Amino acid sequence: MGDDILSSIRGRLGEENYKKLRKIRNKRLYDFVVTYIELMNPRSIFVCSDSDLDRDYIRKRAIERKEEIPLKTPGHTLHFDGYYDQARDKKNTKFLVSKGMDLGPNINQIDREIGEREIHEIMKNIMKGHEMYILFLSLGPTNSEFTIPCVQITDSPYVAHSEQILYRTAYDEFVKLGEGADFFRFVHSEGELDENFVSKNIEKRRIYIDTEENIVYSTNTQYGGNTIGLKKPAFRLAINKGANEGWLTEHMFIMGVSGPNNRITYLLGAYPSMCGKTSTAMVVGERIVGDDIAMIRNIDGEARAVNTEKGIFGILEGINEKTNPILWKALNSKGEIIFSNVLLTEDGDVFWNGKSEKIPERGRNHSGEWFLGKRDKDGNKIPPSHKNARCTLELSLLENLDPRYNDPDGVPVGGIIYGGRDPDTSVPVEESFNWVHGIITKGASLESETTAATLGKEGVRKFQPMAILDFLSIPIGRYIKHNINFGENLKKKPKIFGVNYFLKDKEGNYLNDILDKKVWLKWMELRIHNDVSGIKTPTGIIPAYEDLKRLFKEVLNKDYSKDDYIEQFTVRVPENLRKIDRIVEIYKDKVPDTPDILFKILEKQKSRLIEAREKFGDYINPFEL
Ligand code: SPV
Ligand code: MN
Repeated sequence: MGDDILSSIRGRLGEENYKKLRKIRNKRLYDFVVTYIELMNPRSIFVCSDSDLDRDYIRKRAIERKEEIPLKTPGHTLHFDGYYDQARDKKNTKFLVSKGMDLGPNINQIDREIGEREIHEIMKNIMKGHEMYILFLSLGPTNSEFTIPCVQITDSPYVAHSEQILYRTAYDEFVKLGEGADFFRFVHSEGELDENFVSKNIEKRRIYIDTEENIVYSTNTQYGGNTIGLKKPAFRLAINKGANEGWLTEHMFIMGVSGPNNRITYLLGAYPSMCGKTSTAMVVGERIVGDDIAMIRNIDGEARAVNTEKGIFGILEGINEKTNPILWKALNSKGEIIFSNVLLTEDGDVFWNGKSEKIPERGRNHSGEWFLGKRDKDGNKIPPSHKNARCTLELSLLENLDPRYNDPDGVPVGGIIYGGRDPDTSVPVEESFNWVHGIITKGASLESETTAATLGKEGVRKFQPMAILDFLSIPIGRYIKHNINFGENLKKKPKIFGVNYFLKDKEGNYLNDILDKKVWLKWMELRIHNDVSGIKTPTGIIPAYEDLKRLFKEVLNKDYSKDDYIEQFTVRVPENLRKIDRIVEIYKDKVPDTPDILFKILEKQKSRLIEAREKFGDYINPFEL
C-alpha cells in the first residue's frame, strides 16, 4: 500500500524519518510528501513525531538557524520578520477557484490553473539548502468530533516551533487513523533568506488557498499570520468545510464568565484584530478557553465550541501590568515564549511599545540596529517595536485558563459577542432581539476602523462582517445564510450581543475606561440567564442604569454616574441611520447573494429609529425610553 511511493524518496528521508512516515499508513499522505519534496528539493528532511525529543530538536534548530535568538529567561526567544513582512498580506492571499466558481467581489481569488501554475513555479527548488520539517497537528482537541488532523510542511524552524506551541500534536492520531485520516495540508517555504535571516524575495510572497483540495501554499514570508498553517490558512479551509457540513468556524475567542453561585457561562466574541479581543478573553477574574478561532457544532440541539488552538499568538503593544496582568505575569515567567518583532535591548531584554514608560534609547529590532528617532527610507519614524509585535505561548502559562479548554465535547455557548472599533455609533454593550436580528445587525453589519494587523492605512472605517471578511472562503451571502440556519436549528439559541470599547465624545476622547469591559461581560452573563431586565431601544436591549451602577461598584469598585451612563448609552439616531444606509448599500452593490432577510431586518431597524426620532429627537436619553 503506497510503500512504493515512499521508497522512491527513502534515501533522501534517511531510515529514521522513513520509519516514522511508514508508521502512518496513508497513501494520500505519502503522495503529498513525495510531491513537495520533489518540487521544493530540500537539503534534508525532519519528520516530527509527538515526542519531547523531536520537539526539542525543532526548538534547537530555530536557534541554530538564527530564526530565533535566546533571551535571558530560560525558554524565551526572539524572532524577527522582515521589515516589509510584519502582517498578513491581504493582497497576495488568494483562493484558487475552478471554472464556474465565484466567491463574489469581496474575496480575492485566482483561476485555479493559473494560480497553481504560478505557485508551483515559485516553489520549484525553493527549499534548496534548507531543512524541511514535516509536522502532524490537530485543529481542535484530539479524540473529538471537532478534530481536524493537519500536516504542515515548512522549512522555517520558527514556524514549526510556533506550531508546536500553538497546536495539539497529532502524530499518534495519524498513526491511529491510518488510511481513514481526512486531513488539511499546508506547505510553507520562507524562501531565500537575507543576512538578517528574514525572507528576501518578498515580491514572490504568496498565500494561495485551495478549498477543494484542502491545501494551502505559502511562500517567501515568515510572519505567522501568513505562514502558520493551522492558524489563518486552516481557518479559511475550516469555514468552507463547516459550511458544507453544517457547523461553524468563527474568528472568536471563547471565555467562561462567572455569575452568581459559581455559575460559569461561556461567551464567544468576534472582533477584528487589535480591537480588544485578546484582552477581553483574558480579563482578570474570568477564564480563558481561546483567543482567536472557535469551531462551533450543534450537539443534541445545543451549540458547543472548542478552541482550534492551545496557545496564543497575541499582540504585545500596550501590554503591561496594568492593562493585562494575566498575560504580563506569563510573559515574565519562565517557559516557552517566542517574542516577535520587539526591541532587543542592550542588556539582552525585550521591550515593546507600552511595556513601560521608560523607552530604551537603542537596541535591535525588525529594522536592524535601532536608535530613538530612527526613520525608515520613506521618512516614517520607527518605534521601538512593531505595532503588530506578538508573543507566542501556550495557554497553560496563563493562570486563568479554563479547566475545560481541552474538553473534546467543547463548552456550551451561552452568548456570542460582536465588537468593533467604532468611534460614534454603537453603544458600549447591547443585546440583540433574537438570533437572526443579532446575526444581521451585530454580526453582518459590523464596521471597524483599520489597524496595524494588516498592511495598509490605519483608522479607516471598514465593513467587517463578523470580523471574518479577511478569511472568508465562501461568498458572504452564503456565509450569512449559513449562520442564520445554524442558529435556527438549535434548540437553545445563544444570545447575541454587540460591544464597542471605542466610543468617543465630540472632542475625540474615549468614553470608557479599558476595564469597563469587565462590567459589560457580567451584564451579558446575567442577561443570558434572565437575571436582569434591560431597556428596549430601536437597535436592541441596553442595560438599565441601576444594574450597571451596582455592577460597576461590585466589579470595579467604581461609582458609575448617571451622566456617564447617559453619554455612553444615548441612542445616536443620525449615526445609526447613516450606518444602516452604508451597510445596505454595500450589500446591494457588492454582495450579490445577500439573503432578503438582511434587507428586511435593517429596514425594520431603520423604521424603529425614525419613529423614535419623531418622538424623542436625534439623540435619545436612555432614561426616556
Ligand atoms: C489576526 O490578525 O486576526 C491575528 C493574528 O489573530 S494573525 O495570525 O496575523 O492573523
Ligand atoms: Mn485573529
